[in-house]
Amino acid sequence: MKVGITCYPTYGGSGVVGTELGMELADRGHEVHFIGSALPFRLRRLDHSVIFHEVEVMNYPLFEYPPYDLALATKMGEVARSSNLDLLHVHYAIPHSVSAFLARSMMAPKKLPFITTLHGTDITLVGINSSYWGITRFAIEQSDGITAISKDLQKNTLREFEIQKTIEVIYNFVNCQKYCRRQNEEYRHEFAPKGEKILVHLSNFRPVKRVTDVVEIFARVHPQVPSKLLLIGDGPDCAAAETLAHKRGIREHTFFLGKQENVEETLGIADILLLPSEMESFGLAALEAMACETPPIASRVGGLPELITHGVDGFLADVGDIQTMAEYALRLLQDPALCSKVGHAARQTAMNRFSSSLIIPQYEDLYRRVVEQAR
Ligand code: GMT
Repeated sequence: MKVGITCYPTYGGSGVVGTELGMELADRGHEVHFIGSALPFRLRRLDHSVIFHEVEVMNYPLFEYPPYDLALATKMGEVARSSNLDLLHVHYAIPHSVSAFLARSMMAPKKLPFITTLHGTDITLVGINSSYWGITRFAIEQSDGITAISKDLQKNTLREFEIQKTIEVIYNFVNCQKYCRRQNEEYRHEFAPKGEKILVHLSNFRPVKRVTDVVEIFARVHPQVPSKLLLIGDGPDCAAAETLAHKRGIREHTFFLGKQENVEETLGIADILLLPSEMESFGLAALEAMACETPPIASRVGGLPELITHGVDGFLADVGDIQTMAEYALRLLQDPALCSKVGHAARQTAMNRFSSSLIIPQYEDLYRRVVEQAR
């Protein structure tokens, strides 16, 4: 099929899912057209079956806010026409599904169905804001197919937006061949030259991620177990995390790695992942760590309990309960046999329930149904 994908190109889970999905689809013989403001940051290939179309937004002194969503809709229509797209698949409702709705309307009577995948904050934070509620609900209702990345998000969306249509749950996925344990002693040595344990966190450092909790947990672990903390990503709370690390006297044991393209290399050498988020509709970072046999310690919130079975393939604690999270971290780090057992179980969960080979066919099936229905 010929699929147009739009996602945020910046650092964020929905952009990662949209990008990885596009690459997986191309591997399976589809032609994928990314349409967006910039090249998605994890897009590692551009060739005859993965094509990028840049949306250029014309600015004008009259515009206080350049209308990106209109430029995107125009581009979607152009690409659909020139490349004969079968459908559009947009990730994150705002404003992508509104642009897709406009593009579909402009293309009539030619059919250009669109699918909206809801990721989390487009519903739980931004979409429910009164400035966006009405248009978000409209665009979701207008979608030819709607998916949510967890049952929790499906339930929240149905409740908050009183949606009458079916919202299918298609879980996030991980490529278990690419994401696996790494025996890269040289890389590990860069951070932990004396064989210290490695804790890792991966996010966009937004307040919802509670990155300062990560530092607080590490501040409780470090005195008991020689260890290092690796922080992957960047965002508004990066400075606060660094200040706190100074205050707690652990700055020299904390590495701020910034945005990274190949996160699997770092996740694959870590001992545990910390994800103490306020809200997480799925928790892709936890899944990627699990595929690498790195047990996650996360908040019992949103879709995380659908991914992590407490005490089996990771640990869950209440939001903000840094003491309990630190205790789970110590339990794992002080008992290598337990850590390895939980790590193996985590990999099994990733392979048996969330591997790309299981999830991508679910999207393909949805594409076929949506195109068929549009005809
Ligand atoms: O706020 C974020 O974490 C970014 C956001 C996004 O859309 O980029 O992440 C959401 O989508 C991810 C991919 O589906 C999920 O794994 C995250 O759990 C979800 N974030 C939240 O719900 C806070």
